Amino acid sequence: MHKPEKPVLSLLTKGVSDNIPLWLMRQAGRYLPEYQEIRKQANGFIDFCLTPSLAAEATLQPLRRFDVDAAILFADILLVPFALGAKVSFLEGEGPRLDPMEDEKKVEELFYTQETIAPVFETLRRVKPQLKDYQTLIGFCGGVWTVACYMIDGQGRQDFVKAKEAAFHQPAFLKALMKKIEEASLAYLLGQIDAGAEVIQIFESHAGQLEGQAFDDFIIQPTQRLVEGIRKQHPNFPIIGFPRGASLDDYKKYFHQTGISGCGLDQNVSLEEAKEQLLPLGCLQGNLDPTLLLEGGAAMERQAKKILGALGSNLIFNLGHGVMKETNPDHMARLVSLVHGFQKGAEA
Ligand code: 1CP
Repeated sequence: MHKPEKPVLSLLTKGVSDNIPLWLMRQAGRYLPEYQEIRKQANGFIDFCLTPSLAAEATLQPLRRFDVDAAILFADILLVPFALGAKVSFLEGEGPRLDPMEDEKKVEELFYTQETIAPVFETLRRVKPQLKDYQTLIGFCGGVWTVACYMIDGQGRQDFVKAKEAAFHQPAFLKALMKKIEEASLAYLLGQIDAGAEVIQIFESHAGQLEGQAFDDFIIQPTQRLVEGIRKQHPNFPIIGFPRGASLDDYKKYFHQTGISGCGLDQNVSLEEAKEQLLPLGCLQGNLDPTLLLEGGAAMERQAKKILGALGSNLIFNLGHGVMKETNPDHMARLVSLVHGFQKGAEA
């Protein structure tokens, strides 16, 4: 099958591609037995992310199994707080734990050292030459608000109550913290680009926690500044923003106002609304429900075809959130061949 140079890159920069490309969020990780094997070789998850030989191997593992169109750096959004000097740990089966930030005094103590996370750049340099000519190398960071959520609440939560309270009652504290995260994230992303990342994705996984003015202040504005900061040094650099859980109106504002090149959609965005209201703004990425990938079979295939039929004119096929750790890799293989076999213009 003929493939253009790099379809992911091509869609984001030129808006054209012969094929509908795909990659999957969290395509590396715990659902792969070979990941579980190398994970044991590290002294904890941070050490794993900061050991280029292991992180490069984890990045490449899904590419050996599946013909995806992009590699995403194996790292984590919480490396930025770690490089700022926050205590970060990952408890087996329980997710991340951080010392919660409480006030501006704690914020003043944060100091970003790029050397702390420089091994990530080495991972990118090792991965790049191993990619096929049509595969794009994606770097990433967390959205500034999302990283602040973990730093204030100290762990993953349904509602991030403390971070939201800060947004409404301690805006000076939240802004000071976010400024540090934003500056660190920009330096980190520029480092990733220098090391070979061809596209950047900003994971604003907890965008759905805010709306109205708070969405503008704490999500749109910092993202806009990150995008500008990157483009000041790398004009037109392709950036995917993913404001997971945002309302349709906020998705529209986010896509329109931040300057991103493509917008990631979660599975709750309806295809009709995405087609009518977001596709005119540019390239979309998404949005198969990871639960359907878990389930596999006819339900998965039906929905994947619907997505391809509705958005295929300017789509990077992906999930609406990350691959779940219980997912059977055979379901991924089936999905990849379905997407690659889909002809543009076909009926859903
Ligand atoms: O035990 C282990 O092996 C750790 C599990 C794990 C993995 C495999 C974590 C801990 N992070 C990762 C890798 C990771 N994280 C990648 C790798 C590249 C790929 O996509 O293949 C990426 C892009 C992330 C990004 C990330 N980390 C996000 C944004 C995307 C999302 O899922 O919303 C978030 C919110 C995190 C925080 C985090 N790190 C790890 C976990 C379990 C979590 C989520 C915690 C929570 O539920 O709030």
